[in-house]
Amino acid sequence: MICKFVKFNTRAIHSGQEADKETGAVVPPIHLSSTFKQDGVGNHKGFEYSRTGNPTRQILETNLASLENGKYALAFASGSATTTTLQLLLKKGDHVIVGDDVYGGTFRFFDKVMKNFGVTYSFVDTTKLTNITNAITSSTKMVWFETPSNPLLKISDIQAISNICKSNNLISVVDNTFATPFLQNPLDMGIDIVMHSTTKYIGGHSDVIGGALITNNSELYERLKFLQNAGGAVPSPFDCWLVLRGIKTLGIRMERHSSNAEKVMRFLEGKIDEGHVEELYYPFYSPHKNSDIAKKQMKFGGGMISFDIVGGKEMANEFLSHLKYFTLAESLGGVESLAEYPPSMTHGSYTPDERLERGIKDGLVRLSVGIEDIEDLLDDLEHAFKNLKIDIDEIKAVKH
Ligand code: P1T
Repeated sequence: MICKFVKFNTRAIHSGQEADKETGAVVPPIHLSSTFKQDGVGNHKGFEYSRTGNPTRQILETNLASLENGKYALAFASGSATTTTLQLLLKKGDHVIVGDDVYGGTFRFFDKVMKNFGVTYSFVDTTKLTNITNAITSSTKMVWFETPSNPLLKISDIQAISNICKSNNLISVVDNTFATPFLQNPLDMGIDIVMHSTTKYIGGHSDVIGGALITNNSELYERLKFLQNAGGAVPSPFDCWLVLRGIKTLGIRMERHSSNAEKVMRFLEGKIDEGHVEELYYPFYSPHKNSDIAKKQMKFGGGMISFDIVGGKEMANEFLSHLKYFTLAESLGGVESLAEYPPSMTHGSYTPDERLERGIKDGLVRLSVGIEDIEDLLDDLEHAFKNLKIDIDEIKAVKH
């Protein structure tokens, strides 16, 4: 076990990953076996059946726990499978407070599935603490939020929300997918459970779907480990290996994603002055709400940036069609830059009214800034703005 005082990149490369004892292989093998021989009933080497536990998954779980400064981690078949398993902690009649800006699939699962089982949800803007305290009822069991959030990069104060949860005996969950453990460690701020879609930055190469949760709480861990086995949404050994392979470069990738995104932020700020962009959403952008808190709890601003293009849906779709290196696709966090249209893609499960209530406007574009050379990315964006056929002056004239 590598201690938490060893630095991040060293832990990313070494935690859980000693050379194979039998062969000396520096990269741990992929254990594909679904079952394990017992030398007499119950007499085994720590593994019985791969849904319950698998050596390759165990290496990944040890590694993830170490990166989040946690004692325990569990890996899942997707970020959404992690979400599902966490909701199995609840029972009929329980109430959950959820950030109003979360991945559309998370909202869909709470709103369209869990509600049928008698769990109720209040979606509140967690950037304002009184919204949370006002929403607490005698049935509230859990507070769940993303920071930075998807797609508006809203920043919530992790330490303050963790304090509220502790004094009200609520389970606190942070979806740390956008920040990654390199930029922010919610467990260090007292959060009970951190969850990730490892499909994103942790995997880092857009070639695997996975999820994880990390906790310091042994009781929660035991319950969640039981649910992981009982529910069965576990990742394949090969997928665990792919995630582990991606993790080794997580730190250097996040530095580069962040520095590229900061340059894209400056570029888009210029587009506000030119009249092409209405609003810019980036954790370290000073006019962004709670950017001071972002700078306090995050190492860098991360690779995600969203903006409202002037001209709404039509302009957003035209802009996206002109991009070359920013590929129009759902997902984020891979080495390659992606662009998407949240209103009908990642957040299409909200009704138009639900979207507008949450501040997701018709001109919203979300970028996952990759680690390509920044000059090429900025050229790509500039080219897309220059080629817009819809005349911005005409739009302004219509508005007036
Ligand atoms: O796709 P999956 O691995 O199941 O992860 C779900 C999930 C959970 N949490 C956050 C913050 C996410 O962004 C996601 C998935 N998001 C996308 C696919 C997306 O493009 O935003």
